[in-house]
Amino acid sequence: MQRRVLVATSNPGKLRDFAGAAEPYGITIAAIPHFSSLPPVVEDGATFEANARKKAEAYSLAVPGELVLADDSGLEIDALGGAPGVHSARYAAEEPHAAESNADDEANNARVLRELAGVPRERRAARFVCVLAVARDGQTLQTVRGTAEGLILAAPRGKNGFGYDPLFYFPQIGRTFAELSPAEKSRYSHRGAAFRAFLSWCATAHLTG
Ligand code: ITT
Repeated sequence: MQRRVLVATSNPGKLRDFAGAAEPYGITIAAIPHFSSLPPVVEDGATFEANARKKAEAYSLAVPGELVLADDSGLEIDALGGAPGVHSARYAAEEPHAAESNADDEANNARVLRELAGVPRERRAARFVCVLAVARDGQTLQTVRGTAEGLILAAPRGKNGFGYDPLFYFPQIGRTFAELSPAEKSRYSHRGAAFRAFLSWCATAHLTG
């Protein structure tokens, strides 16, 4: 297994999560060099898989011969018919279907709370989903998925993490994801589970060539 994994993301919260998940294995997480100067990928896929593949394939072309991981992820809330789903990063944007514009975390959380106002706790089930695509030289080699099941609180709790973490209560440990360190979050999170599935794939894949 190689000791360094390149991740194609503009989201520093994801990088911190991956670092937390990789640390127990002695693996270093690195961003793609000069990531911010690469042309952005428009995330217009209908599924997490489609967007993850699109990002991994496009960004892997910038680092020939290297394995590149891209993450597409989001929150599915049952009472909202699975929203925000693939639109999680831009849920509060004026036009959530315009794939270019990401909204900020606080505004996204405020919209979720507005939409769930008056919905009782027993109908606030939600899950985080993370799909990772592994690509090399513009071709996807594998996709893996991880999920985490929880509840949406009526008010934010905790200062760690990013995105919807302060609203996402994980019953198994009685805390929100924003009340966990990166190492703790990786134990329970969709991203930690997907990263471990990626490591299992690496252990069996023939990565020569
Ligand atoms: P990249 O595409 O550059 O990786 P992004 O933030 O735009 O960064 P996505 O399109 O995959 O990434 O959107 C994911 C959004 O889903 C993210 O911005 C959060 O709003 C939410 N999300 C995903 N994983 C999360 C997590 O672990 N905790 C909280 N929110 C999360």
